[in-house]
Amino acid sequence: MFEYAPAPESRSIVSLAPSYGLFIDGEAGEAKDTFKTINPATEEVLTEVALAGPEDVDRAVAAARRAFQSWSALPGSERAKYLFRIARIIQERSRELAVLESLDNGKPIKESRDVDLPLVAAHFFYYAGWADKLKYAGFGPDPRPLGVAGQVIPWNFPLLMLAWKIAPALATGNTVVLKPAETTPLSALFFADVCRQADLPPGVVNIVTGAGDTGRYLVEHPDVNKVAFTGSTEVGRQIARSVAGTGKRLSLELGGKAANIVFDDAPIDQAVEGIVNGIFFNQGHVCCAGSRLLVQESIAEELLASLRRRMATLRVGDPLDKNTDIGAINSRAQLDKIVELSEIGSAEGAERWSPPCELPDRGFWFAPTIFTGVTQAHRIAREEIFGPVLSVLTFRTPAEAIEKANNTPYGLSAGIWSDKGSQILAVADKLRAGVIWANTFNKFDPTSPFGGYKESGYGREGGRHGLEAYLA
Ligand code: TXE
Repeated sequence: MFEYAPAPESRSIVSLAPSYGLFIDGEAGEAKDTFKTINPATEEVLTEVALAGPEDVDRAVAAARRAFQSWSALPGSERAKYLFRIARIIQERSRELAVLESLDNGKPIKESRDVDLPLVAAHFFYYAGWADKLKYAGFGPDPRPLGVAGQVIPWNFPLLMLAWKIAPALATGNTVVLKPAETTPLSALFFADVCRQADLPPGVVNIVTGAGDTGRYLVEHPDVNKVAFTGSTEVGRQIARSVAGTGKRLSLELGGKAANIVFDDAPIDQAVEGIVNGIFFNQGHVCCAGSRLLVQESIAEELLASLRRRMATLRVGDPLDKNTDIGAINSRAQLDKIVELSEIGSAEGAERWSPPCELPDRGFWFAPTIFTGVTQAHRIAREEIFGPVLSVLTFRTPAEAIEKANNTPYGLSAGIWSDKGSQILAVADKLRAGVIWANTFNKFDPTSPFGGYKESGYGREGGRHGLEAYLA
């Protein structure tokens, strides 16, 4: 499906065909329409991809339904073998996959290579280990798969979100139709090739590429038993409405506006690294990004001076350059949203600062930015920007920090920086967030459940909890 040029430089490691089809019942197939996927760092067209219509989604769901019969009947140890095989193939092909991910998404190669790909493989290894242990893990005497899972994923971690969805679904005996985001379809199609290489039985995994309509056909399909969605809160709400009363199981992982709380006894250098990682990792296209810095007033000046110095060292540019820290914004639409909210931040009176940095002429770029003097009334303190933009607020007491941290419609993640374990535990106890990091940020592990409260969605992915979402 994907061909590779022999040249050793990362830039030429992936050579794309002019077009790619859907992956249904183990075969590549055409659709009536196509769409283009572009490289956000250059705005060049990478390739054309099939746009799945309702009849294509029908075929994919039917293939998944047929495959469910035999896949769900396999002993767990047999399903585990396929998952282990997939994990190993991903490791073997991780160089190509990392390049493809950075080309299609715009993320720095050092992140796709050192974070995304290792986590993708780890997810398949982890859930492979569960496949033959379901009976003895407290899910009841006879845990059963739900059937066909319709999974819709976003563009910020295309392959990792695929792994989060597909690995637990297959381990538990479900079959899958997955729709990747329209701006990042390529690594999911590459994954189709991984499935073939692993000899996964046809129909166990099906990939339908397309935009929101394709996702809607899939989640509304009457023969889908489980819907798993990661994306915007707005679309999550629409899906919840359409699934209500159908008997389908639903898990939603939506937006966030995480507080990264720094107390006056925190190790400042370490906290600055955590703040930078929290908001500039993956261009800030992270649902659990630490997009609100809450810093104790007495150290605010010192910490911000140190943060500005650190930000001045960040390199923005070519995602395929190993030294790049901040790559391209994934799409024109996302860039427009970041620009608009930043302009609103300035208009509402917050003070904007970015280090001097030259941005490439073509492509979608946004310099790392902080806003100081932000109050809770500001839109940049309340709305998810999903870009490299940090809103800085201050607090005096732990109670004020907790009140501000929880003052958001979201509840996905939070960070606490302090030298005192007792303070960390006391504050963590009162935060309404699904994931709380202490003296670190954006650490992911397949063994840990991930998910949120309030408008960040419901259901958990990862760990033993991630299996529950796929078992009756
Ligand atoms: O999301 P959408 P967008 C947030 C972030 C971002 C905003 C908009 O704030 O700026 O959402 O991003 C598919 N039925 N997050 O517009 O539209 C779509 O094709 C079924 C946070 O990209 O929600 C894609 O595959 N599916 C988030 C996926 O949903 C539909 C990650 C996500 O796209 C659909 C991404 C429909 N009616 C954005 N409409 C996170 N939680 O990490 C669209 N889709």
